[in-house]
Amino acid sequence: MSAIENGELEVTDTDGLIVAITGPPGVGKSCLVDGILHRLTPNNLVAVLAVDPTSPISGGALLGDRIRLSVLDDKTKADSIYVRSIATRSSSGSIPSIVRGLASHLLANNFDLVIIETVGAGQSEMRCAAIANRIIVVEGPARGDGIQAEKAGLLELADLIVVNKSDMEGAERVVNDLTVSLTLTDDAPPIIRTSATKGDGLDELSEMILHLDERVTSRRARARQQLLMAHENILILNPAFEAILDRMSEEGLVLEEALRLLNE
Ligand SMILES: Nc1nc2c(ncn2[C@@H]2O[C@H](COP(=O)(O)OP(=O)(O)OP(=O)(O)O)[C@@H](O)[C@H]2O)c(=O)[nH]1
Ligand SMILES: [Mg+2]
Repeated sequence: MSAIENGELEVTDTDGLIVAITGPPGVGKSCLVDGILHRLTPNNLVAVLAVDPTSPISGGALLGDRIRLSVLDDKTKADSIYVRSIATRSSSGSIPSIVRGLASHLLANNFDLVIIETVGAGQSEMRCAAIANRIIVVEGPARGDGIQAEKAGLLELADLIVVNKSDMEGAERVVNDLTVSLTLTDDAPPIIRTSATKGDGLDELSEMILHLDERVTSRRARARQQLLMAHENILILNPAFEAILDRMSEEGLVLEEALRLLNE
């Protein structure tokens, strides 16, 4: 375990660029990250933190497999890239703090950009995204059940929406649906189309990442997630937490009393 994971490393707020790339499983996030790395390195030092190895698409494949990036085969680029997988299965409560610690540490050590790839499905993953100061939500052609990101509550977090797999049927329909769902939003995020496998739109996306404006709506949504996370951490780090859980499960301690004990 590293110093960061042991909580020994002091975490400071940094001004550096932390971009979360989030969206439903299998939508093409890793392929997009690969395409971005091809374009932004070696001129920029870029770190990728991949959170959540348990996506249904990969069936929880080994960590190494999930973030196989073709860009790492290019020796002229590999030296300016740092890649790290972070499992969410264990101790999910502490994952966002680990990611935050790592990201700040990397930015303090000359990295220009930290990309957090996360599936926008669970609460822990949402909170990892909220650590970022810019959030890119990736959508793909609907599988007959509407806009996934909308259902997952991700749209309010987005500073940019990428509709990937634009080479596939149905992508344009998703762009239209997204445009409609955002019509009532004052500061709606821009929407761009990409095909990570064909390379379409990747130049534009890579350029946008470095100069992305922060939306007011997104800043507030992130602040909300960050507050919730900080609050939850206070609870989890309370030395009495485990003992109180024991008493709730074994002695029938009621919730109100448990809360009172935790606040003592
Ligand atoms: N046709 C098409 N296929 C794509 C595109 N981008 C990615 N794919 C394919 O979609 C599959 C999933 O791509 P990934 O990049 O692993 O998706 P992901 O969002 O990172 O998946 P998880 O991390 O498991 O959530 C792969 O088989 C890719 O080849 C695209 O633009 N067009
Ligand atoms: Mg992936």
